[in-house]
Amino acid sequence: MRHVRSIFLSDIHLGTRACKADRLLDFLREHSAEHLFLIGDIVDFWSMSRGIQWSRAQNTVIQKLLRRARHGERVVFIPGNHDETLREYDGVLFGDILVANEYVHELADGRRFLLIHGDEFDQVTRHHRWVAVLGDAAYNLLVRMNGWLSWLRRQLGRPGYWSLAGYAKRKVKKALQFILDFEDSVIRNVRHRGLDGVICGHIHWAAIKQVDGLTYVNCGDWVDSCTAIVEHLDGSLELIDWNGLAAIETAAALAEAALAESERQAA
Ligand SMILES: [Mn+2]
Repeated sequence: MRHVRSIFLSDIHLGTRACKADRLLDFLREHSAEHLFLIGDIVDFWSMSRGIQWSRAQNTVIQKLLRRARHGERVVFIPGNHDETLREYDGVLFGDILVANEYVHELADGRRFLLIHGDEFDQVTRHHRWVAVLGDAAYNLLVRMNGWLSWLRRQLGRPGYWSLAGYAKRKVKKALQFILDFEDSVIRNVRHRGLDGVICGHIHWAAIKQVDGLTYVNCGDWVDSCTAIVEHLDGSLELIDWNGLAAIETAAALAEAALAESERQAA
């Protein structure tokens, strides 16, 4: 087990089929910490209003988180847009877990970071909530379909796999622009606070990067990429990819799509 100073997790989406609770349990088993920050969309109440997908592993996730709080890890829960009902409890202590709509965390090296989920900086979900709900449903369907297709290919004994690459390739430019806009918006809005950076979630795209002199950190998610951010004892931050295989598959799929495209153009 690795001991770190802090663990930052977001976008676990408990209550959905896509939630990778088993992978998360595996990650939690391997990491102990002094601080545990849950940065929004931990429980997906939106999705649960359409039908609950609650597994035993997801129960265990809740139990483990509560247990860690009880055993002295400082757990702070920052609600996101999928668990926004909890935003009414800003500042309330539930047993050993503090609910806070935002939180300033000081790293071991003295740097101070704002912790927020980040949906308020997402122009799409902020102004058109129904679009976000639809987008979310489409995304979940896509993740599920990809699972079925991989399974089908395995049954047929076909080498390789169909993947999201074709879809991703069409969407990739738009998605990258969305990510950059989001990062810019977050940094622009926290600049005046005199902090060293921000740690958020929401867009399911993990990152640690410098943007205009501030550090932008995103925890990623546990429905697809299985990523977390940890703070080491010296205050350094690390992005942990707990699903190396999936990342490789995605990269391979994108490479495959790019290759097919270049072959098509050459022909
Ligand atoms: Mn969110």
